[in-house]
Amino acid sequence: MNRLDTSSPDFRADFARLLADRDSDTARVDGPVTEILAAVRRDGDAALCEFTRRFDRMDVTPARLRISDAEIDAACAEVPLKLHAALDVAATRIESFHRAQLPADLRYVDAQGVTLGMRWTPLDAVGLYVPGGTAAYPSSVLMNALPARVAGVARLAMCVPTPDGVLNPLVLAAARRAGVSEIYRVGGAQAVGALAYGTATIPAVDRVVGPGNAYVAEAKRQVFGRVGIDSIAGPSEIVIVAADANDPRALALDLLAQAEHDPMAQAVLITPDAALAQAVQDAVEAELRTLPRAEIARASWDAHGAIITVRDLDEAVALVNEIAPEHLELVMDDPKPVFDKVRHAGAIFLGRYCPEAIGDYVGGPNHVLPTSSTARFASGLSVFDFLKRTTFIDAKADSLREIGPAAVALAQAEGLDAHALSVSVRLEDLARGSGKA
Ligand code: HSO
Ligand code: ZN
Repeated sequence: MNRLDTSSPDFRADFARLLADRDSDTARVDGPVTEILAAVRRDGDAALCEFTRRFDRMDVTPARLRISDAEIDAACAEVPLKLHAALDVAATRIESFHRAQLPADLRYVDAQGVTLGMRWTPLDAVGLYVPGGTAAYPSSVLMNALPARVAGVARLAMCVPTPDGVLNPLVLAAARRAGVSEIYRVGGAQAVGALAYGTATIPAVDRVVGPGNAYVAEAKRQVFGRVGIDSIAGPSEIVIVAADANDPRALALDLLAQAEHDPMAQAVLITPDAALAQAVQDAVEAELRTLPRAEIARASWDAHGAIITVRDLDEAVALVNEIAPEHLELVMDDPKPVFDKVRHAGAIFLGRYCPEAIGDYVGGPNHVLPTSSTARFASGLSVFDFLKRTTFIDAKADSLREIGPAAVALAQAEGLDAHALSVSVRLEDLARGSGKA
């Protein structure tokens, strides 16, 4: 873990090193991914079955690529009632937050009498990638699928690898609760290829979302343009700004909740209170002795974790805005003044009773958030990722008379005569009184 202090002469250099730390060096897998995508495009279902045999050690025929309703029923029956209830609490809250996000269409008449507007339309079909094994988070199924459903997307196809044929019941239960319409037992770059290009069994979608390993991320990059994709997530991070009386153990666990995700995850505490800094550092060490995922959390904390002591909260805000963290906790008596000054963060958690894990599961806002400082220009997943805008213009004769001549002038200046004439013939018709408007 890195201890930094803004009053140390080395601080700027240490802080720069900490930020650079977040550029994860992802493995280069573009070559193999290009080959997999080309095979899926060429051979369709046959390629999917072949890759599934090779990577997931599973014989599957095209007819069995889709997980049947009976299999989903059986998986759901295995999930304890308590977990169904928890999924429902989470799903209900996520749905209601995303419903509140739905934007209104725009329509107004301007000073020249032109009616102008913008209409929102959901995508027709979305593909959701869900990783297999331990990386499969049912909460992420809800976070990716529900905004699409709330946006009005009619078809929501999910792909999930099932290594050795093993299904994850809670993932299937989450998919059903979220209204996923089809589920396929295909993973990796081949799943992204199928969703992007379509096969006989898996019709193509318009946008592919969801987390995945380096192959999945690279495949999404390569199909981008043919379909839309969500942002490609880096390792998860949190910054906690803490002041006033706090339970060091609670703060330590918030840091470790991030660290336990991934050895590359980054957890940072910023505080003006040197005694609290030390107490949290000790509490992290104590928790690492008992946490089941201590190995991962320890790797993250030792290499990328940091505790930064600052002179005051204004200094803390300035650092937060430089980091642009994915998650930001403001753990203090009155977080509002700090909250008001934060400009760059994916999601903010205010006060002592809102650990980031609440946002991971049941808060309501999305937990798919911009990582690696991309909160400078990007936002978390939302209904807007599943909607698109169409603008419209409705001009009548009087309006064309007013605004048309400027268009003619600009078209002539650009040397585009058909453009100019398409406007001017109408203006002439109107001048002759033969306009139909
Ligand atoms: N903190 C992760 C999401 C997650 N946590 C899923 C637990 N399950 C990225 O925001
Ligand atoms: Zn988490």
